[in-house]
Amino acid sequence: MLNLVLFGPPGAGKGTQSENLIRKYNLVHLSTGDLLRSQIAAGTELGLRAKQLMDQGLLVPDEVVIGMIENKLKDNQSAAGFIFDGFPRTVPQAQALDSLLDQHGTKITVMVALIVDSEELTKRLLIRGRTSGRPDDQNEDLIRRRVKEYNDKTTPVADYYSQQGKFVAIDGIGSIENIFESICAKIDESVEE
Ligand code: B4P
Repeated sequence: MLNLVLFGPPGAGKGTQSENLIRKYNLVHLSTGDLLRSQIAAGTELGLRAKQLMDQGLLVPDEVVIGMIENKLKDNQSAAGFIFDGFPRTVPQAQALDSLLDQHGTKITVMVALIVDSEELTKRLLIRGRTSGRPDDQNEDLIRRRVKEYNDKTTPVADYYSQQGKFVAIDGIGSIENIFESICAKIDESVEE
């Protein structure tokens, strides 16, 4: 089973690269950002709570996202593997994911981190904000806050996987196709090990 964590700051290309990776490796795509946005669109209580935080560029509580991932793992027991996109974003989320996967008799294969500087991130997200309708993409201060939230709370997750010998970094600047090829090469190396 191939279980991939795609890691990086907001706008690094996680969602973009996931689209191609799920096709190539036949993986189930679990994006906590997409799951939260579908709760918002459905107007659920969870969605309303999440929206208040997301609109401020803040992370939603760990138990909310962990619960969503737990349900999705149960719903996809026969999957060939998973791509975790935007999750885990805190060390407690990473610990919870390890324990959930252990209950299903599997584990994370590799974490691929996309490295992109904050000026490029801001540029990409403001461009996406013109068409995405996402409130969190439309304001430069809010984008900087999301990047700060990432630097404060999410970067320790890289150390967590590094200690397990599962961390690989990829330059996230360049063409989408070239970055995709670099990610695939790292995944293929990890699977062969
Ligand atoms: P996410 O939905 O995960 O959104 P994101 O960080 O903005 O990254 P995304 O994957 O969408 O962007 P991508 O880099 O592909 O999170 C949104 C919010 O949800 C968070 O701020 C948080 O509040 C909440 N949340 C989600 N998960 C959570 C969790 N686990 N715990 C707590 N809270 C959570 O693409 C960005 C743009 O760049 C695109 O327009 C794309 O076209 C462009 N792009 C991509 N690759 C490019 C390249 N190589 N060159 C040029 N442009 C490129």
